[in-house]
Amino acid sequence: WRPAPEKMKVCCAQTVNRILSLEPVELSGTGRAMRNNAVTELTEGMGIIMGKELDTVSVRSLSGQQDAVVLSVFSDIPAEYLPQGDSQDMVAEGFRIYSCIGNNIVITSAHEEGILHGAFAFLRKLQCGDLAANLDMLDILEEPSFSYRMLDHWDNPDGKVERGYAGNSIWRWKELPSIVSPRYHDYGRLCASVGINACALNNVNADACFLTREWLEKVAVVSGILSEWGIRVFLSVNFAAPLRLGDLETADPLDSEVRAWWRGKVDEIYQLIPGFGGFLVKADSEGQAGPLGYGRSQEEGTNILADALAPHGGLLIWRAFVYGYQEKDRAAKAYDIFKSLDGLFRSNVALQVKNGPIDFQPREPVHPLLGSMDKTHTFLEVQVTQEYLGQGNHIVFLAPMWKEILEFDTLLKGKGSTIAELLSTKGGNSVSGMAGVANVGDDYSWCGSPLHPANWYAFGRLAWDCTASSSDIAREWTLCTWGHDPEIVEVIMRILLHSWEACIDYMTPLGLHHIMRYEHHYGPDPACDEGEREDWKPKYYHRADAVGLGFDRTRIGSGAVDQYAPPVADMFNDIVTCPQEYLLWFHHVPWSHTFPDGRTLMAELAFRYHRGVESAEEARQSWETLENKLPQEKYREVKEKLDIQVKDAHEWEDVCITYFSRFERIGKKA
Ligand code: GCW
Repeated sequence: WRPAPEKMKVCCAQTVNRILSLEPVELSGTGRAMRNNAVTELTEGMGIIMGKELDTVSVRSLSGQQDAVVLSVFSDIPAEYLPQGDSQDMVAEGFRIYSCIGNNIVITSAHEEGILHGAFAFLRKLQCGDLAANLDMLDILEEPSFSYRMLDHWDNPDGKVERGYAGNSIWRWKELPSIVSPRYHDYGRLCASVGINACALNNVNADACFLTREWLEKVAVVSGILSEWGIRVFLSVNFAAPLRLGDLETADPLDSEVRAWWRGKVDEIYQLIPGFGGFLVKADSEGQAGPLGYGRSQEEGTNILADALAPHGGLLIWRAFVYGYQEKDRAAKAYDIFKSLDGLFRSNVALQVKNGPIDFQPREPVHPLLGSMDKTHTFLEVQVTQEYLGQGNHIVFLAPMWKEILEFDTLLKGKGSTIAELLSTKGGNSVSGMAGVANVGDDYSWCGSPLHPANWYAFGRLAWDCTASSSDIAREWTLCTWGHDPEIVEVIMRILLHSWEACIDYMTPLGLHHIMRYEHHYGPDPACDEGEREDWKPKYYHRADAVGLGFDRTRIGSGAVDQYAPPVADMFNDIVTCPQEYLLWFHHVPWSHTFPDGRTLMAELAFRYHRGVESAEEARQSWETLENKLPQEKYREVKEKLDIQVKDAHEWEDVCITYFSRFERIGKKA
């Protein structure tokens, strides 16, 4: 992406000579820093792309200026330089890029954040060749789809990253606050270049230490750097912190001392970290403390934290990833707990819901809570790190998965009630958000291989513009990262765009889920009987027996289908209308079931597993055609990953077909 601009023949090369920063009044603080960053990015980026040095000037007025790219907040622009139409109502981070008199191009926004995003967008469009014609008729207006576009790091204080496959944490806690890694700055730059504006620095399985003064001082340093890139820092907090830190005897949210403790703690945080975003909380989930432990409800738990944050404008993000032991159907749990609480949360609370009702599987149907709570700010959570999708070894481009979720029509408010429509700012939400569990580590390529950053990029771009298509995103990333050689672009785009469907095919076709190996979730293990909880075992999910395969969530099964709007529920409930991709998610399908193409269930599974393997092989073959075109090191690194992917795809096919066909055979004998 942005850091490797390539010299190109661009139309503005002859005309643009300088970058002007219009500053009629003194800029200071983070505003100043953001403007400086925007100016530097443009000067360096355009300089490389156009192959010439650009002057950079800070001016008090625009009069007589020409042949420049001008950066200015909207309210400072003199009337004769204004665009057609009105941009006054632009949301804080939205931007407008337009051409005007004097052969100038203006990048403007209501605030500095928007100017920074506009500068990066302009560079991206230039670099992708998307501004090739009509530069003098330029008029681009963009506003973000979600107000919070947030990366959640599952980084621990010891430097390890839960579900991280790209080395250790980039946050070097031992060295902070005195030693400051240059990577914090680079990280901010990468995030800002795709529109990400928030991040939670630490794991949701949260160590309370982050709330001590010593750690807050470390966080303050990181936050200071990231704020210069328009990024707000959040912390994941442990609900039992008042107790864990040894300050109090309880963490009961209705206890007045606990209440006072959180108030005091939040005041201390804001004193140290003025632009602090708020808290992210995983409570009553997988061993994490929460209100239930004190006999209190979820909303009682949220209120205490939300009230402490409210005076400072902080946001409380509460995760809906809650499920108990021995559930009849784990997939139904979160909806059962949270749906009835709609309307009980404070206005500075957002409920963060995973894209699907289980846990970041290769493919899941939409989580039924998404869009179903009218009075609750609801954020969509996706996983950028590939916990269940081959981790750092498989190349799986996730934009198509996230698009499938965003574009799913829930029919909750009639036709057109897509998740994007219901959750984004377009749907009238004053607070909206899309969060991605980061795939970032201290690996030199940031994400584990030279192709994995495509998912970080895709996450940011979709959170900014959820209408962007997967192929546009893949194209942009490829052009900005790998250059314009048509052969290279074609191969990389093909590999990326086929990879998700291929992975579903060779791992969990037809709606199978959670059949990965215990604990680390890498590789197939449908027979596994390990683990202290039934709902962590693959058998709980695939339910293979002599009759058939799949989890019955229909009305005669767990009934989870009825958590969707009635027409959607009806569609899922009927084996005939249920989309094939979710068939074994919602139905216990008999082995004798035949598919439209005439195959029986086992034959269809075999067909799909094998198709997945072939796609993985094709991806590797395509890559091999680039051997003499790419830097050796980069070629080799990706090739090694693709070799593992092919080997693993074969293993998935062998293990799953052998295992499931055993049940089919028993069924035939019976
Ligand atoms: O699926 C699980 C992961 C856990 C993770 C949890 C969650 C951070 O395996 O590692 O914990 O999801 O989302 O909280």
